[in-house]
Amino acid sequence: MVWQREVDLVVPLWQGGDDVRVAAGAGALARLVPTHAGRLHIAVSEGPRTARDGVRNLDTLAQTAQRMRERLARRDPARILTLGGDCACDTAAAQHLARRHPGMTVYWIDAHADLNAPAQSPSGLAHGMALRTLLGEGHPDLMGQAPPALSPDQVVLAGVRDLDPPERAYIAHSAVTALGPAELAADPRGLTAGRRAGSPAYVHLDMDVCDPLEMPAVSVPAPGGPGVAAVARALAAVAAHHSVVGVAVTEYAPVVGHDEDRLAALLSGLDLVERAAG
Ligand SMILES: [Mn+2]
Repeated sequence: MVWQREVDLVVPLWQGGDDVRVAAGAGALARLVPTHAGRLHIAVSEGPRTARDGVRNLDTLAQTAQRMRERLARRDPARILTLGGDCACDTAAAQHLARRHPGMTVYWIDAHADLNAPAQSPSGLAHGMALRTLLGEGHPDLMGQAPPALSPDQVVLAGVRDLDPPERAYIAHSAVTALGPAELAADPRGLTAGRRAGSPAYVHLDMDVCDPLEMPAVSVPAPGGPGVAAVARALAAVAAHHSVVGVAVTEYAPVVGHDEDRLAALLSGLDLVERAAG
């Protein structure tokens, strides 16, 4: 039985990481993941490749997020799958669901924390600001009008290992939970510690959480990650503990040679594809 949701968003956004290779990830995932829901393909225009207020490609990113917000407001889905695209591709979906399911836990399963504020970001890349944006401290043009519906105590980072100094400081001084690769691999059920069984959860899966030796097809590989099987077990533990209301799969760069069976194993952790028999 695959995970049931009300809408799939296919979002070939690449401007958040300024890496056009992840645009093809959206279509590749859409071919791989069967759907019973409506599937919306979100157009991403080219736009000017300029930086504003320290954010690269800000105008295109803001326009895309706004387009998604309008479509989600019309449908008001309670469960959403987003197939990306980079880590900035699911901002609108996560915001929508955070309002629809107050108190939902957000599992940010990623080698990176994506917690940079625009003024501190070393790269100016919005995909490294995505989680901070959800917490209400992103660029105003990316956050939309409504107040943030997410607070740090709702956030669990898992597999995180490649942090910028301001992100380390943020984690140290906020209520976000951060679990490294070893913790993720050793105790998948530890991810959900303290979270109420059956409560709503959102899973942001950046494929770069996996060790690049096993899953090299990502935009920003980070050595020292857990294996694909360990990540799949962690995802399954989250899915078993919670009522999953949203999933995003991000940063997949299919052009890089990789083992598709490993990708399928990863996706089966969230019941996006059927688990292999045996
Ligand atoms: Mn990421």
